[in-house]
Amino acid sequence: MKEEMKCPFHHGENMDVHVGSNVDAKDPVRSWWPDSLNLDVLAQQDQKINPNDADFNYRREFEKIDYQALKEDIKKVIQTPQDWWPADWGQYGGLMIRMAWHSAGTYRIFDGRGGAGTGNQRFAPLNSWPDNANLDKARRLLWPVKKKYGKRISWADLIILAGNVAYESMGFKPLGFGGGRNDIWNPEKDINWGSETEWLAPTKQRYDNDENRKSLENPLAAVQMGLIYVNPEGVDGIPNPGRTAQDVRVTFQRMGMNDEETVALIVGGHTVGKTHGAGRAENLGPEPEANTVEGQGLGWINPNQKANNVVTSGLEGAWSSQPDRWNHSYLKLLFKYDWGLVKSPAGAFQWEPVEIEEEDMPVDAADPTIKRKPMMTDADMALRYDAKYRKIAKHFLDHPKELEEAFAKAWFKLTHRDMGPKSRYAGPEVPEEDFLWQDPIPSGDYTLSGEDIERLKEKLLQSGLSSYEMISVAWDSARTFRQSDYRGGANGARIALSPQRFWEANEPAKLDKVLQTYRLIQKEFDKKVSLADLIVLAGSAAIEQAAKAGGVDIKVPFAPGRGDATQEMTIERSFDVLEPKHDGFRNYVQEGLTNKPETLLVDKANLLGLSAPQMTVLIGGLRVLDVNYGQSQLGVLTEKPGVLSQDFFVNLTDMNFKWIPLEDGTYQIVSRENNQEKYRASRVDLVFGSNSILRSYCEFYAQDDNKEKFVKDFVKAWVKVMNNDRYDLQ
Ligand code: HEB
Repeated sequence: MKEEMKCPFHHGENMDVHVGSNVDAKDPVRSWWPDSLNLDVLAQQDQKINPNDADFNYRREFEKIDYQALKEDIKKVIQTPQDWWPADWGQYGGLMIRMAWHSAGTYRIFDGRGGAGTGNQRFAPLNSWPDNANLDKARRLLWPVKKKYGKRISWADLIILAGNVAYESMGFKPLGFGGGRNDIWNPEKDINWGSETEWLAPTKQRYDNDENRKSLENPLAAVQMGLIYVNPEGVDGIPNPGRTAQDVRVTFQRMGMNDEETVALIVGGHTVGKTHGAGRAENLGPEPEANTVEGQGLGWINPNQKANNVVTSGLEGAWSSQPDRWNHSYLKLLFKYDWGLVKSPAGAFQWEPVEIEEEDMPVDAADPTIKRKPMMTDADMALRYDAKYRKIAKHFLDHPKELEEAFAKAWFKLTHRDMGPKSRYAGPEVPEEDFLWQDPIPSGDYTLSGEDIERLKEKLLQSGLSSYEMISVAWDSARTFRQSDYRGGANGARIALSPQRFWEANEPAKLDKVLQTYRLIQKEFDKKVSLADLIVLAGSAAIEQAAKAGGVDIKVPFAPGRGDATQEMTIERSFDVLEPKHDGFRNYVQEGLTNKPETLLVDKANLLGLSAPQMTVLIGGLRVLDVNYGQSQLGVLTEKPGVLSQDFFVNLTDMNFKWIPLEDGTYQIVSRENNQEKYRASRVDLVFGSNSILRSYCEFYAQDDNKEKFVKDFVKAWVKVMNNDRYDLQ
């Protein structure tokens, strides 16, 4: 061959070419500097990853759906066996209920994260958790329905509704259904599922002291990585119903459930369906996220798939005598027989009646001519062994109607717990009844004219309260909001109720004084106005004044219409989890927290639904407004405290200063010229100059051409926080 005819890019015989790409690389920055502050949680669920148009409103779409037709279609799916996945007793009811329960059961009350609200079961890690085995099949069975109804039904809603329809198809009537769960399009980054790197790693890694099961690390609500709650075979796989009861109690409490609700849920759940462990677990293929491309997102493929060979949990059998319909035999069997420990065909520990009458035996899921022994998991046995559970379970055994009522309520709570107040529910099946766990707030059924608002602002500004008092109370009333489960926020004025009015972070003495003044203004005003509105309005009025003092005339948008909750509408203990143990926005950290305060700030900003620039502009503004906890001067980097200026950013980025750590964990900002102390600051303050990303935002807001932009953005972010819980405006 002539030289010039050769390919100039010849790389040898097999022509393997590697095209350089960073797509598969580990995070190119974090893998080098794992300790730098991670801001990723503030940039998740960006519009860029969402295929819907920016003005897409799921709730409005859902309200247009032909709801009855949708339910009929779901029912058809449940009752139509497919060749590619075995249907127990000719239907998929149990599978759908387990899918719904696992979607809701990840909720934990500590930080409000997890739960059914986002459709996150479609994504890793949840799609591949060992405990979620074969729920990929349940979602795939539903795909034709999702495809048909499209944007009018989210996956998140469909998953829960399928659980409800399954119960209906089996003869149990759930309490109702509230739609409105908006799908995410990427896995959440903000949910801490645990730090283990191994599935089902020993439980002790999650406990301070693993003998004390209450010492399970917060916010976690499952005992092992990859489980929704507890290990069905027993603590660390060792059967012992008494010990398992402790785990059931802790995990269900963290889901927001008391003992009665817990018993009702387990009984109602395991009345239908079965466990699957008839084959060998080690023959199963990899979980969905680890599977090959031809697996097409399905996992746990059984090479020898037959109706009687399904392996899911590895336990095998049904709990009740008629597992294909609602019935009352679960508790009957649990208490009627003696149960002995056995192993399933797949090798899992489970309990089986030592002797059983034929009439109590369920038929085989595939062959109605065969009768099978029922089974119990270690967690089911816990209902018999634990004294408190036993008492409740026995009562339900004797009062089946009460069980049905308790189960209907607990199932509704389980599946709606993370949706926030009832005003966020949509659709024709929303129950009339209000529940205290919804944190009800009476609607602010009144209006104020622009002129009324101006008159009120005058009164507030002339009330003798300082801007510190007005701004800090407004902020504190709103900062309890969490976008994880839509609890908290300024609406309802629960800051004036127990327990919030006693929280250390709320500076109770100051709070009392401020609220007294507002109540007086409220009484004297010639129109109706809620306390919740006054609290927010006072903060806005003080900010307008502070902006004006800095030379910027701006109106802080205000939307009246908040209502005031009463003490009777407030379950005090359930609000304990909303107590701010830290609030970087007011430079507040309670003693004894082991996380870095700047990490806690980012977590809080995430729960408030803020982006990194919004967090930055709020910190800069709040510092110069001089509204730290206890009016500490940390980070108040200005000569004119109380004036809304760019000074925080200007001084933090000014090379005329240097920063010196002090013994007490704070920092001194001194002039390089004469070593004179200029300011003091916290780690939270300094991270805005040290972290390269936050510094870029600091520089932006320090720029000479951004004086007004800073004020505008601050006001926008402030109003966002004040209105976070105004579902009536969205
Ligand atoms: Fe249940 C199933 C465990 C709770 C509902 N669970 C089941 C199983 C197991 C269990 C192991 C099996 C799976 C397979 O397939 O294999 N759970 C359990 C535990 C607990 C529970 C441990 C805790 C204690 N569940 C529950 C609840 C509910 C339920 C709460 C609801 C409400 N589950 C259920 C169902 C089922 C189950 C429905 C069936 C499924 C089918 O059928 O597929």
